[in-house]
Amino acid sequence: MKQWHKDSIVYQIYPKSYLDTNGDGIGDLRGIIRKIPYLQELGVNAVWLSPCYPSPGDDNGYDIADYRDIGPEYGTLDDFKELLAVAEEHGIRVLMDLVVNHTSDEHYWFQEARKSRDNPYRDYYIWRDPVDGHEPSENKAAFGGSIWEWDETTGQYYLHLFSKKQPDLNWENPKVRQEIVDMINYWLDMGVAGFRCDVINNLAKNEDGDILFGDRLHSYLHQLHTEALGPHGALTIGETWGLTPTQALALTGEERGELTSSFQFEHLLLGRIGGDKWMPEPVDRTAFVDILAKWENGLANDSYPVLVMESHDQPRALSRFGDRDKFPYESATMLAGMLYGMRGIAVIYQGQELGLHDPTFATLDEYRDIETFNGYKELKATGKYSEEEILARLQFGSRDCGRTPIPWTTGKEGGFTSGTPWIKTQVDKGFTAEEQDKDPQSVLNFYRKMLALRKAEAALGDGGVFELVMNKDHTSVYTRTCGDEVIYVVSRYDETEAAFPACVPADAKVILSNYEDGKTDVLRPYEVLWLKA
Ligand code: TEU
Ligand code: CA
Repeated sequence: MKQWHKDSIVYQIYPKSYLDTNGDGIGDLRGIIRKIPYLQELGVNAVWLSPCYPSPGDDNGYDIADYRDIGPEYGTLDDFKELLAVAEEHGIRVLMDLVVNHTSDEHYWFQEARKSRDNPYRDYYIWRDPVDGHEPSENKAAFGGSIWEWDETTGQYYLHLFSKKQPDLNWENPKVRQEIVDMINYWLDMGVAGFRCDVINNLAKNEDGDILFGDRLHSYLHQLHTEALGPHGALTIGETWGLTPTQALALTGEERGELTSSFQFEHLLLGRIGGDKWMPEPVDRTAFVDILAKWENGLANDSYPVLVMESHDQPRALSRFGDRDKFPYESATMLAGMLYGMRGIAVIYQGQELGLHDPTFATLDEYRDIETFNGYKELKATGKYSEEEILARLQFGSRDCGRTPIPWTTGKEGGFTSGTPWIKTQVDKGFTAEEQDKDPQSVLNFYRKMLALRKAEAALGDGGVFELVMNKDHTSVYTRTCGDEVIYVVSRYDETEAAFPACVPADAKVILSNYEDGKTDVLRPYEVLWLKA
């Protein structure tokens, strides 16, 4: 892995909700260009753009109709090339979203494939005959219904793990693999620095549409690495739900020649009964820290963890894992200081640096997300929940909680648009970039200090060995050691005070704290400190 990969602090942008500069209510590339100086001041050195390719928007851009262009609602390829240039001037690399498990059904390839069984593009996708007059298997799609959609014209089913407008590509087909290799090279030759790789461990399937984590997946990824990613030294961050550390190593170990890193999301399943996003339960805060430590240790030598707590698929961390009502600033900064003191590639989702909480959705029609609408249908179909209870569960788990526009100012629509936003904006006092920029005790300024230290301190770089020292009764301490430098990260993941942990040397110097007066003899509610011994 290249050094710049390891030093990356990646800021995820959901372009549709970042900044609209032409009044159509949709964020655009020119809006991102305008915010590059803000990102440089925050201290990030890479951005990951969620898809801004041409798309019908069935899954808000994760249904791509043309892999080699920019969607007109976001701007033009020239705008994108200007974004690359401006970002580079500010020391920021640009990663794109590689969504190659599936395309949109409006992609030229699928439009051709569905014309006839002998069309040259037919085997770009996965088609099956009915079995006893039914779908070939019982598997369910992520956004509802079967993974098999009937195509009347050709009398076969096609596979889609997500929506029926997102047909899965057939990675068995060498022509598909070559198309994707060529597309990756097209973007990397343009100056893109790498990719976040959407559901990248889904590429290989069996006859029933079950996802296979095995030799075929590894060979597909090895081909992408050998023929495109490796020669460009591209950074790849795989989106890989449900992996163990051992499986993650099999994808990202230095010697594998596949991906350079991959997300682990295990801690993001906490607070959900059986991981079901519509079924809340209290968050096991001890487990939260233990899981993060497990992955730090699991990838300690041969690979590199990815540190994440929010994305466009998640509600806001403050609402899920923090104390939004009583200690919003303290708990948002404690979660940040606890996570980003660890070893790995730091990924920050837009708005996380402002300590945003979930927006309030009063009615179903305020939502936009296909997964949420499907959740409504599934909860309703159980017959177990009132309308009010269903809306409360959507409010808890909807991906739209992380997709509302960034509140830049206290003005109309939070300064996001001069028009009508595509989804509601939520602007709460104290939760805008404008107010926080000037407030030394804001979440934004905590992130700025934290990221500057993360870059400055050798013990917080890839040479800094991680060790969990204690994690008991909601107080945790871990160290990062590099040579004779030791940094202690002390976190109080609770609304009550506790004794200051004795394992921290009395003469250790506070280099970061979310309380103004630094170290005292007790740990205060949601206090986080970085101390250098
Ligand atoms: O997400 C993969 C995925 O499975 C998510 O839907 C996740 O399981 C769920 O949102 C967790 O609550 C990727 C993209 O990040 C997501 O936005 C897309 O909808 C999906 O793939 C299909 O491309
Ligand atoms: Ca716009």
